[in-house]
Amino acid sequence: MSPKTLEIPEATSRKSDLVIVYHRQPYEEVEADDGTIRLRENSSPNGIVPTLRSFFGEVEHGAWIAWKQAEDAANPGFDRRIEIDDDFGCYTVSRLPLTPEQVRGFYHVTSKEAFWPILHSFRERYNYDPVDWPNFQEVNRAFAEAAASEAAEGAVVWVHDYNLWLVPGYLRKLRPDVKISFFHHTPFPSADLFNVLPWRREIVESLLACDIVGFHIPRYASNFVQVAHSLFDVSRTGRVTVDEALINEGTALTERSMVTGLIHDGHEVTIAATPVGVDVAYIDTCAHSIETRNQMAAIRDELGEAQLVLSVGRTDYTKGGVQQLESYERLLESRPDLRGKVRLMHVSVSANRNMEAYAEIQSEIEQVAGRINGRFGRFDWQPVVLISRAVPFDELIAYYRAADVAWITPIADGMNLVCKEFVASRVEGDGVLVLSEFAGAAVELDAAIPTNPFSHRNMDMAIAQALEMNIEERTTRMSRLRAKIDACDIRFWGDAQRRLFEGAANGDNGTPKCTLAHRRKGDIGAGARDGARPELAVVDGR
Ligand code: GDG
Repeated sequence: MSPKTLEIPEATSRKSDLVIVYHRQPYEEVEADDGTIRLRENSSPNGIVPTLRSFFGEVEHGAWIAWKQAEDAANPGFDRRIEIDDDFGCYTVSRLPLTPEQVRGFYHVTSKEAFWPILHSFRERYNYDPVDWPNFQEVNRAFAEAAASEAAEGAVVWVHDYNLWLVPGYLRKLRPDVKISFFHHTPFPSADLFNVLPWRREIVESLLACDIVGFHIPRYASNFVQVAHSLFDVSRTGRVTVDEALINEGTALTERSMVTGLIHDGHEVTIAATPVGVDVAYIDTCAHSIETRNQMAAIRDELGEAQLVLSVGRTDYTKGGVQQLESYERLLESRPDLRGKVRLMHVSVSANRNMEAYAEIQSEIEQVAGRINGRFGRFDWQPVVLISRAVPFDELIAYYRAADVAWITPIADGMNLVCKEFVASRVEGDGVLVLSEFAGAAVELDAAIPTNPFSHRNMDMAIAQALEMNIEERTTRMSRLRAKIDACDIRFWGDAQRRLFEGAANGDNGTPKCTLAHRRKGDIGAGARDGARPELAVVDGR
């Protein structure tokens, strides 16, 4: 797709009915040959950003608040507000100029070194010392001020993720009239862990200023309720039985009931659990394309008789890459018959190369992969193919289609979209998914082989079981998985959010009815997305 280029209008002073607050801008910026900066669609069309933008199709005018690095925040050298009119809708993008020190303090230190380990239950990695709390407050306040100035009377302001935890509290004081919804993309831990954070009361008080606090699954919502109860005098307004679509009997993250509302200081907050899905229609179109089929055929040709095990994720200690490679090493050690008959493609893409914790994991992954290849490899067979750069999405779909097994084994993961993308790509209905019990998706995907990354024996048995599964069981399981992800795709999630915004959920909002009977395709948050990818393009004057 070659992006078309449009004139960029002056940013309007029009107020917005929907304001999305997300730390990243909704597109990529590239420098053209003539030195101008052009905005273009994210080269990776997957992920949540296109879905969020699609909501702008449902309002007259929207706004998106993000940060953009500037050496001098007072004279950033770019337009603070720009106007976009694309296939999704009309919206202002408000870019907060943050200095490199502010970005480091707010994002790389406070969010990634202090919050991220606690959210994912890695207490030993939690680093309190370098946190500059006033910097975190200042950046969050700036996001809140920007949102306050874009929002129309009674607008919905939708804030995303833990690095913006303080935004609702500041915003509520500035704009008591707006409806504030906050969505967590990560897990939310129990009070024992969360309360390790010394800023816990300030964070939770801010979240209690929202109208809606959303999570992927009931367990995280319940943990939040427990944390709020431990820190404040809150009362609970409702409890529902979790829909069976979110119950995977006996697995680690399954929860049978959840509280759906809290009252704090006379203000009522709706608590919701709505698992994010993937764009099944889009993946289906990609998976059926001639290019994908050709790529898949070439991959299978290259593999010969060997089975392909595929693992995809960001390079992050939460994703369990090292533990997975060690399990593979044990498999090849204990099962000489598998040598030469299986290949692991381990895609581990680094998003934060300049952070020590991620550089360490990358280097450990490289060491274990190198050791496995050194110990077991032959001239005609390399047991592990390690890929550390991003694979283009259409190519990724070809690998999803070509693989025999997807091996997704995070130690902790809010949802995990990779496993859902794999299932959506399996248009022929074959293939095995091995999925960690500690990914939020595990409560939905009960036809996957569950695995426990804290147990060597369990990890080793699960991958062996997947490699040996007969065609009948594979197709039965895959058909159940596909029904699930199709019924609860990204449009379903969009619909659930919209119903929450409209306050129409009336008590059953905590448990989305993820069943085929409730499927309502195409009528929700889909904006311009029906099958085709919209083209964006705008030129930033500088
Ligand atoms: C956070 C939460 C939650 C990966 N490698 C390549 C590539 N990817 C894409 C995948 C997928 C996305 O990145 C990863 O999504 P995940 O959900 O697995 O994980 P996080 O990035 O950690 O996301 C997570 C999510 O938010 C949504 O709420 O599920 O738990 O941690 O879409 O396809 N894409 C391309 N090449 C790659 O090599 N093109």
